[in-house]
Amino acid sequence: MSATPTTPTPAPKTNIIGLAVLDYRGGKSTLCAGCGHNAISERIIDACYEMGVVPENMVKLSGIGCSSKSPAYFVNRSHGFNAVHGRMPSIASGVALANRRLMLLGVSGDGDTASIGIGQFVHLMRRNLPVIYIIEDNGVYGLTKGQFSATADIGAKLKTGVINDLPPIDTCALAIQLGATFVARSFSGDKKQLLAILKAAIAHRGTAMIDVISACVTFNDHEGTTKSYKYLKDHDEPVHEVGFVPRFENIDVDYDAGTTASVRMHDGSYLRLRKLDRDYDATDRVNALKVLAETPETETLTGVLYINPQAPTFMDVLNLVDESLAQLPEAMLRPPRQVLEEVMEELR
Ligand SMILES: Cc1ncc(C[n+]2csc(CCOP(=O)(O)OP(=O)(O)O)c2C)c(N)n1
Ligand code: SF4
Ligand SMILES: [Mg+2]
Repeated sequence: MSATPTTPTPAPKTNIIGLAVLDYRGGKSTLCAGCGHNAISERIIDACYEMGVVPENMVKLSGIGCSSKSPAYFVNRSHGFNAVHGRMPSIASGVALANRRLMLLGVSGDGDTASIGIGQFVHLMRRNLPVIYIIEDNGVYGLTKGQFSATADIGAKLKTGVINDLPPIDTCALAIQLGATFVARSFSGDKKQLLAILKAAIAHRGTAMIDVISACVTFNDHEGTTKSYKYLKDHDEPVHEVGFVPRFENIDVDYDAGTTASVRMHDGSYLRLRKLDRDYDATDRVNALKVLAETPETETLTGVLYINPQAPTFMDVLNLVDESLAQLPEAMLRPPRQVLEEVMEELR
């Protein structure tokens, strides 16, 4: 009897380092079905896969909140640290300084960043530490049942009918003003734009701050809120279409005169911005602040708002050695006894 021929299962598609997209998955999400944070985790998986990120070289950092739980739902094979509420920037700074070879990706919430964590956030933004800092911004404290956060728009309404009387903190304007070198805003439901921005953030050398408007379907997705899925779909105003060409792909950019601007990243890749109805230059810091300030409250401006790929990082400023501190032998980390004695002598 002859054996029935079987069709061989096709090998999974792999990326530049030979990994399949499955290698970038995380645990099963315990967030509410339809939560915008889940869509962001999906885009992080796609971006890490497409950019050939080595999972074991990546560190996921977060604070506390539904958003801060999401690192458990992507790239299982990487390192992770779930910090105290609003204190992720301190941990990120320690990790980056101890081992500069690691790629840091932080996920925070609008409460974690703009309410309890604002003090840590502002200092992170002024240091240009190499970290991707994502705010999953739903305008509420989702985990503690939907109180307003500091990014809730004035006049926004809770399910209970409570109206927000306080003006919001614009985390993008704040980050630009403080010196962050890559600042973008996107929407969890805009797959194409968010993926392109995340890929450019991975290529960026320095702090990449991305505020992603993400609807909380349980506590902030009704009439009267400005962060619902429907509201964002109707009021999303892209400053430009964002594309990203990694350095390992052929640079084949469509240069329609006057419509496309390409920003060369430090690693040779290109961030491609196709201008829509605004003549927007993402490298002009003052203009970025002006455009944000002039945007009507009814619109949410999305895209890469500001980028400076040339600025020195925190490591450059500190003149840190190329090797990671965590791997240096003790003899190289401690000043010799004689140097210590000289210092003591000076202090006598
Ligand atoms: C020091 C401290 N204060 C307060 C809390 C309670 N708490 C937990 S999560 C949270 C807010 C989370 O909101 P956000 O960062 O916007 O995340 P979301 O759940 O909306 O994704 C608060 C106030 C806490 N865990 N620790
Ligand atoms: S409560 Fe809101 S933020 Fe938290 S998981 Fe549910 S939908 Fe997401
Ligand atoms: Mg929130």
